[in-house]
Amino acid sequence: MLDKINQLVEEIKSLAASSAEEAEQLRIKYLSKKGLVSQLFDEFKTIPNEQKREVGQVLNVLKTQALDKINEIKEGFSASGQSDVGLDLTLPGSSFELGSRHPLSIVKNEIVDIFSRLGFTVADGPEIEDDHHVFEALNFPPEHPARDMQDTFFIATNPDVLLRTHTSSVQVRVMEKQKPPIRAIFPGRVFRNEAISARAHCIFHQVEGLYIDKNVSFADLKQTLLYFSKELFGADTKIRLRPSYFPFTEPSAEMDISCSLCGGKGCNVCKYTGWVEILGCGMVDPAVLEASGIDSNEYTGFAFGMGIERITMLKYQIKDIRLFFENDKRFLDQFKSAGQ
Ligand code: 2NL
Repeated sequence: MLDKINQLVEEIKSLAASSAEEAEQLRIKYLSKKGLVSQLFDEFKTIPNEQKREVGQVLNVLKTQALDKINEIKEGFSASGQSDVGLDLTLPGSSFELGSRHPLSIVKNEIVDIFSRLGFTVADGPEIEDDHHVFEALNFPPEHPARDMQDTFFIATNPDVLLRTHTSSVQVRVMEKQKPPIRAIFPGRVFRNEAISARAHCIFHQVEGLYIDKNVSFADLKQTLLYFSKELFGADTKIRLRPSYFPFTEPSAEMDISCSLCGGKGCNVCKYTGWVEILGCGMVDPAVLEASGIDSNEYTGFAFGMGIERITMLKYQIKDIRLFFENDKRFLDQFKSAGQ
């Protein structure tokens, strides 16, 4: 019996397994109820009493060694085995998706680029404004409808705090601080109390421009806007100016471009006229220059303003202004290759 035990002790020392399943097979072979070690314990009952002391000791050592060895093999699989599952260091890394610029930012940046090539700088100012910078300094008479609650967001407890309805308020701030020549554009978010529809939103974006110096004329305005239109919509683009009215310019005009979709032949975008309106403009009213401390006998200037949504909708044939504000990835993903 001692020989059998010693043989098993040697056998167990060199046990090994290549998987958790093989380790379990070893446990069954040696330690289960009918396993080799258990069989020796059964045999132990039959040996003469005088041998029991010696054999019993060796048999217990065998059992402990078998338990330790098989547990050690099993632990090896549960520790290293699990963390290795599915880990292949040769696989390529998981890439993350790059975002894209919002279409309004793409078009705004394009407009900024075009005017910077003509020497215009960019200025920014507050979205929460006061009556002076939004209306008073821009020659809006006290009873002008834009000053009504229906059209402008005022703070109920203080009507001198309001959300700017155009970025002209920034131009007023620049004119108040800076001596001419002034040549700058003013992109930004503006707010009007409009019912939201496919064509209108209470939040939208504008770029306004201002050029004040000695001897600035309507011809300068027209040539600047022609260059801008050709750069943004293509070299074949034509412009036309129609008389209009704004409180802050005199004379004032609306500018149309030849329809960029049908080239002026007539389609449903230009409503079969061949022309699409894209901005308003004019010579800065002398009263506006004076209100900001600029001598209107010495200086003249032109100004213009355009809605970025309107231009983006025209350029990319977007039919509903609300798409710009919903952040639907299916819409935004379509501008991935459109520009910076
Ligand atoms: C439009 C028309 C316009 C201006 C904005 C302006 C600003 C100053 C003085 C004079 Cl400080 N004019 N801005 C002038 C003409 C038209 O915007 O349709 N915008 C969306």
